Order: sequence, then structure tokens, then C-alpha cells
Amino acid sequence: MLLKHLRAPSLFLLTLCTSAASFADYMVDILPPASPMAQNAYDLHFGILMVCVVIFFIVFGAMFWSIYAHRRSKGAKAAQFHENTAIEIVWTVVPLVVLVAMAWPATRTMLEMKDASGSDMTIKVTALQWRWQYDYQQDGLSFISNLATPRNQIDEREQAGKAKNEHYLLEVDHPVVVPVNKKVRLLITSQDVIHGWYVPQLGVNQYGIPGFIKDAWFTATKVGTFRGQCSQICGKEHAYMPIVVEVKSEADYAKWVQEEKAKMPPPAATMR
Ligand SMILES: [Cu+2]
Repeated sequence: MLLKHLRAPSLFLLTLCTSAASFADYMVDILPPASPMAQNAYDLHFGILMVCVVIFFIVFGAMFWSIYAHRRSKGAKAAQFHENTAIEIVWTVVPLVVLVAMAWPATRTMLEMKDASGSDMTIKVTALQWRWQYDYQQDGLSFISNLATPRNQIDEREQAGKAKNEHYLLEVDHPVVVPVNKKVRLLITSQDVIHGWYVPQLGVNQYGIPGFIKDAWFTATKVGTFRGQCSQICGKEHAYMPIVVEVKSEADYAKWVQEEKAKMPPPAATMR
């Protein structure tokens, strides 16, 4: 009889387990960090989430236990502790200590994120409706980065239902290229409206504001391609101005700079 009752729940659990295996490819997490600041943000996120989980179990555990153990059918009488100074001090001081313990590392990370001093290179990032311009201060390079996903795929005019690119809406014609393990300072501004230069895996999210230059920085610790998007609603094509950062080894970066320089138009003849 008991077995019969258990059959449905065990089947349900079995289904859950098998589907968990098939969903293993779907990651429910923040993207893996690729810079120390992104790692700090990741650690803070999980650290503070754990604090919340512990508080949740303590509060709800105490509440449900009290409801169960001191129910009226057992003849429980409510305790009276109004104006209890000791309790009021405890429930003020404990949350205060918890909040300060969370705010301390969060503030330290925020301050570090804003400290772009001692950088190895500087790139000026200018936002435009709806593209990004990059000017390499040391290497003398300058280019504009546009969305590379074909318009046809976006509108699905001619090929409705056709599979989209792997990096649909997150691919550009001219990615930003930076060397690995170098502190890159970004000077971010805008030419028209407020935009946001946001690459989560590098731990940067900074507004580009017309008339102001805001700085941000990152040190990419992994070679690879990192993608982001404009993070501030900036008009009709806000969704179509992605950011792609390619992190290369130092030698590959130097090679890329040479190639780009060769592609640039020769400087205009000077006036005599
Ligand atoms: Cu924008």
C-alpha cells in the first residue's frame, strides 16, 4: 500500500534527475569572470547571497518552529517581552554588524574599480548612436566598431525561421583588441546621448556621457573573446551596438597593431 503511494513522487523525482542531466549544458550563473574586478564582483555576489540564505533559514526556521511548538492546541501562552532593552539592542546591533560586514568588501571593490591609476595603456571609447569609436592613445590607432550581424537575420525578412549566428547581435566588424595581463584604462565619453560600455566578464560597466570623460579599467587575465552591450537605453538602435573585446597575448597584440597600422591611410601631406 505504502509503495503504491510512493510511486508517483519517486517517478516525479526520477524525471527531475534525468532532465537535470539533459539540462547540464544550460548554465544558470553569472558569466565566468576574466578580470580581477569581475572575479571580485562574482565573489561578492555569491558571498552576499550565502549571507541572505543563512538569514532566511534562521528567520523562517525560528518562525515555523515557534508556530508549530507553541500552537494554541497545546495550550501555549504568548510570552510578553515589550520594552525589553536587551532584545532591542541585540536586534539592532546584529543586523548592523551583518550590513557593515557586507558593505566593507563591496565598498573596497567599488573603490578599486574606480582606480585607473598605473595603467599600461589607454583607449578612448566614444559612444555614438549606435556604434563605438576606439582611439588607442599609445599605438595611434583609431577605428569605429559596428554591429556585424546581417540586417536580414535581425528582421528575418527573407529567411524567417532560419538559424541565427552563434553570436547573434553580439558580433562586430572591428573588435577592440587588448593584450592579456595589462592594465587597460578606458576613457569613456559620448558624442550624442548617454550610452554604457558594459562587458560583464571584464567587470566594466561605465556610462559614456556627452561632455564628460569617465574612466574605467580592466586587466584581462584570459586570452579570448569577451562580449558586451550598450547598457543605457540610447535610442532606436540601442540593442544593436554590441561590444567585442579580443584579448591576445602580448606578441599577438604587437602583431595586430602592426597590421592595423599598415591598413590605416597614410598621414595627409603637411602644409608648407
Ligand atoms: Cu548606446
